[in-house]
Amino acid sequence: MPIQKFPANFAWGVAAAAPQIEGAAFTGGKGESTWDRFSRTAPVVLNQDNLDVACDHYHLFKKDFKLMQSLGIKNYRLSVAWPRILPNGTGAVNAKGLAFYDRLFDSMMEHDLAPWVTLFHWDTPQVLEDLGGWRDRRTVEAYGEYANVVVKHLGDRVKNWFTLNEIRCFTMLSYSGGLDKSPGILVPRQEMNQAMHNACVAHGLGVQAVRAFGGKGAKVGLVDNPDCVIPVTETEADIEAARKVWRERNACILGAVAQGKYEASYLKACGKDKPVIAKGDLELINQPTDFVGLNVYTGQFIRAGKKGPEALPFPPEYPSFCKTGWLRPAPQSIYWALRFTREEYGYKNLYITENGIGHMREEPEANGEVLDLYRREYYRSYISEVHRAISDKVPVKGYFAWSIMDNYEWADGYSTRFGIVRTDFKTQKRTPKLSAQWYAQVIKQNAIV
Ligand code: GBH
Repeated sequence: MPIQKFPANFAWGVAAAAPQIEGAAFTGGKGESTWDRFSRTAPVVLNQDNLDVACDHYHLFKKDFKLMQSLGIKNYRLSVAWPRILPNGTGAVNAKGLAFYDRLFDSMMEHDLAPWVTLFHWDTPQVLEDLGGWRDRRTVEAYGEYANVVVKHLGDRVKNWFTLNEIRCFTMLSYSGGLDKSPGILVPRQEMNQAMHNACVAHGLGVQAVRAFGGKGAKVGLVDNPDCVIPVTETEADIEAARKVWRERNACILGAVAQGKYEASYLKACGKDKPVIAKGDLELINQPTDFVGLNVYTGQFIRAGKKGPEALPFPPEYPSFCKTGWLRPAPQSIYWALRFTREEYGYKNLYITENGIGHMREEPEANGEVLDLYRREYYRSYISEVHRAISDKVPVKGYFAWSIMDNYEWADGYSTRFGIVRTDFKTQKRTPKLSAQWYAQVIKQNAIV
């Protein structure tokens, strides 16, 4: 079997997000985020772990970049913390926050790391949440203001921008009573739908910020976590059944952003709870972008039934990871996410902006090594499916592993580890796991090894 090579210039990278790694939650003038509040108050947060220190990346970034460089990593997807830049969500800019990112980005350059910047990765300023958060249009306007400040300031060093990370998570999951994503409340259905729509509008303002202030060659797109589906058999009947489910389930975010309209079936399903769409919103939402980023972890199996598509439940015997068991390895999910995104919405450049696996009980050997073979298997099987998508002419341009190091896994705190590098949260020592060594070879050879 010939080695599976990737196209020249394929962007291999790793990903992380400010709130999950930076720490320094109340240092350098940073304001409180919804997660700073939620982690202290919500019983659902395991061990009441908070983001105060995390990986202390705020102080250790140089060491971390050196480690990335030693693994041959050239692309790093990170996020900027809104409450560090605008502690009050809007208005006064915190000069110390900008100075921190100056140091950070300059150091990335020195370590030959290309930044892929997510403007927002869930750390809404608490002051805005107190006014209604993403349910309220003022948060949308404030995001636009924040995006302008960041792009103006970092545009000379950053060429690739993502507007928002996973709208579904900070709207639908945050406001629908799932209760494990901040602010973790249950609101009337209409308000939740409005929050999703508002976030799509914010995406549009992020695109505008990059067009206005990003400079020559700046590129921008959304990062979505599509609701992924897998046809049980790759027959036309099951594929078409899966495609139908894909369109329905992704109509509210990816479909809207890509097409500038909500599917009639979505609006019908919303009924009286549909979002209020202001004049000009759909144009904002649907501005041309340069690429789309997909975060893919798992998917649901679909088959064609007698009365239409059937979504199959996972049997208890199906392997799963994490405390809540949501992470069920299903490598074809990444292939079909790429294919359906391409075929249904026509994107010309697709990136996998996150993919990876976390486990609750991951302990080092006596000599300190972490032999995370389950993670190596997970990555290898998923990356093979990315390769298959490219072979089938899907224009996939890059892949980012989640995550560079163990970090704050939201309501699962520090006990679920997603890193290819182990973080010792007591000593802040970093130890590349076996999966990191394997991934370094993939990058080096631009092939599956
Ligand atoms: C990504 O979200 C995030 O972007 C990243 O910050 C995070 O660390 C990473 O993935 C790993 O989780 O089925 O009710 O148990 C993934 C988002 C998390 C959304 C799990 C769905 C399932 C909740 N997904 N969640 S449930």
